[in-house]
Amino acid sequence: MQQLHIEGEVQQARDLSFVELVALPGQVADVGTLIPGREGGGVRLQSILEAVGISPAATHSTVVSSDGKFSASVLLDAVYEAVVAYRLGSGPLPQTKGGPIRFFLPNVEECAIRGVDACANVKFVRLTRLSYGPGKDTRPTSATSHDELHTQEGHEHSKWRKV
Ligand SMILES: Nc1nc2c(c(=O)[nH]1)N[C@H]1C(S)=C(S)[C@@H](COP(=O)(O)O)O[C@H]1N2
Ligand SMILES: [Mo]
Repeated sequence: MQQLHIEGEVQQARDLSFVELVALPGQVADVGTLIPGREGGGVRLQSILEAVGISPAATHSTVVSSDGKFSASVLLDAVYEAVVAYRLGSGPLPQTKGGPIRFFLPNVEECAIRGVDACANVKFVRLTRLSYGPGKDTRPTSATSHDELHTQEGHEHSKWRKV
């Protein structure tokens, strides 16, 4: 089963299994209470980071998808409120919902260029890497590439923010 790998500027890199995620403090029984319209249960990223110990040098969190093709890197300060969704009922979060592991940032901006936006809600997550300075970020940087990404995914998505 997919594990969540945490590495980089942490005291100790770790792989967290479903069972280990369940055992952490900071559980969110229903992510819909924080992020309207979303389903599943999860755990606060902050609990995960506390479990591995953040090194003082860390400034950014980079979340990378299982296929390595999609990643978003945002300021650590901005992701403390993030939720890592990993379950639906008593089972894993299905792939159709971005599972088995997916990120959610509460109160995000519409899709825009970098920053804390809906595009940073990485699906099919493999790992989180803490770093000093920004890490790799593959989020689209134009309305056109954003449209292309969502066409590949096979579903429409929210408007690109008018800037
Ligand atoms: N692994 C992965 N995560 C991803 C993406 C992607 O292409 N691959 N697209 C991102 C973008 S641009 C958006 S807007 C949101 C869309 O999430 P949704 O499909 O749940 O609405 O997922 C983000 N997470
Ligand atoms: Mo997006």
